[in-house]
Amino acid sequence: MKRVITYGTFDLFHLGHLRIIQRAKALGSFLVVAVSTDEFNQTKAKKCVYPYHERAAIVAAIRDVDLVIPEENWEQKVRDIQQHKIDILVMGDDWEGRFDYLKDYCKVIYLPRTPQISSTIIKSDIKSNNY
Ligand code: C2G
Repeated sequence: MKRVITYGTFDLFHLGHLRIIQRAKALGSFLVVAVSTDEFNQTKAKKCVYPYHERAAIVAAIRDVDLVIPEENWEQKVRDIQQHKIDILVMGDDWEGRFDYLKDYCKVIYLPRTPQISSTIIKSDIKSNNY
């Protein structure tokens, strides 16, 4: 059966994160999730509420996730695909096209993002006391 990988920050874990993980796992039998480290997020100009080890622990606890690895840089994907014998890379379609260069190494599939949810929306809703 197929081995799948997906990458992300997964801060303030929400339904959009869960749905991409579930859909990625449905494409195979083994799912690797690479969680962005705090240092890598700085290069993505992403400020996280939860540090890497907490974000990784939450992802690792999800039934569909078989292995969590750190995502430390943009360049590691080819190595990850080879090292983990990956058949399919899955990302949300906000990344459409960005990983097509990996099509020489595995199938690359972009799935529709879950609408109306993101860590950014959660933060702004809390800030504006919508709760
Ligand atoms: N996602 C989604 N629907 C949402 C929000 C996120 O499907 N409403 C998907 C994103 O498309 C991505 C994954 O969930 O595939 C993780 O999203 P983020 O945690 O925002 O990850 P990002 O910062 O995009 O990091 O090398 C790739 C990067 O590490 C991706």
